[in-house]
Amino acid sequence: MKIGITCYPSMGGSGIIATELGIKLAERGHDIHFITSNIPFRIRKPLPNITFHQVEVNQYAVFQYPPYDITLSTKIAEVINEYDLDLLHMHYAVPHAVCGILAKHMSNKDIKIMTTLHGTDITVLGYDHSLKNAIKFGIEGSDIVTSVSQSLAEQTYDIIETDKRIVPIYNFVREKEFPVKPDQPTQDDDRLKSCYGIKPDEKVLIHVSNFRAVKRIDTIIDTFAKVHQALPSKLILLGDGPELMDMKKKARDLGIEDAVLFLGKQNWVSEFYQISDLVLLLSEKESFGLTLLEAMKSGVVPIGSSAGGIKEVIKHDETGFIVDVGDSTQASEYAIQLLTDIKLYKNIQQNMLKDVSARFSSDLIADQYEYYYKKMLEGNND
Ligand code: GMT
Repeated sequence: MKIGITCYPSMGGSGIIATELGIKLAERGHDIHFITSNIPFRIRKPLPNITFHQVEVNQYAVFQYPPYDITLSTKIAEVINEYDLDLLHMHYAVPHAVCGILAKHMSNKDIKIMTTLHGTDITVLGYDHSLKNAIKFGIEGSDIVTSVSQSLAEQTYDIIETDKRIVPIYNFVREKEFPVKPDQPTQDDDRLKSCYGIKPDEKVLIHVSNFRAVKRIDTIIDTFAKVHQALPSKLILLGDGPELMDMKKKARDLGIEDAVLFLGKQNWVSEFYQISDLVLLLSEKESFGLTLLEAMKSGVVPIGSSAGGIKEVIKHDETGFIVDVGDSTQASEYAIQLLTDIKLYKNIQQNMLKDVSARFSSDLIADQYEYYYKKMLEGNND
């Protein structure tokens, strides 16, 4: 199939899933056309079957804001016609689903459109009355709509008030990008640890995000403070965003600034999972939690909050633990249990690795997308 993909090409989860899916489908022989404002950051080398089309966003004196949506739609229409695309896969409801519909009208083709909802496009933007109708239009004008969890599908029905069928298809990771960490640390792991002042006997907790308030990094730091009191440990925080400075201050106020490593944005998160024991994602809104899955695939045991789709990713007491949003006491108790009871840790880790390959493998998820692509092309959107 000839597939056009539009997403935000930066480091957010939606862009990562769109890119990884494009790579996976290209490996399966499909012709993939990324139509984005920049080369998606996970594309690190030339890959067969993948073409990148850059959307230009020009600034003219008459425009107060550069018209990204219009130039994107124009570019998509050009690519549809020039490459005779079969379908568009738009990631994020606004503006991308809406741009897909506009591009279809601009092109000469009755092209099929799949839209994937990722989370904040519904759970944050859906509450903005200046966007809600555009989101609804994008959803209802798409042939097939998918969401990254059952929870997000349900929230979409509630918030957007649409009857459109929404098919949950989970996030996935391409397995070779996130190898399972060995039982004993390698020399590279020791080097990475010592480079950040982590001692061999210290346990490592990790959190990766864009440091927005919804990620509740305050709860993560509170959790870690209790763990750190009980055993030698470090907390690695990867990412950057609006909460960063407040969280640094919080770590200072709690007197644990030497144990909390704020390492900023990193391209190679997989190397940090190799040296981590636990991953924490304690958000108050989270449609899926791709960083959890990446860590779990690497063998890092998760503690998550009960928000959104996290409960679909972690099976409580089987593949990790779930706590209420804001409950740092319960989270720290689970963390200490896992880090001090090797038998429990190994048991959960084994269940988790099996579950990750059974429910979130790249082949399984790519099969699901391909199945719905074929249905769309056959004109069957049910
Ligand atoms: O988590 C973020 O803020 C980034 C965001 C995005 O839009 O790129 O991630 C969303 O999409 C990911 C991929 O489907 C999901 O795994 C994340 O859970 C989701 N984030 C939220 O719902 C907050």
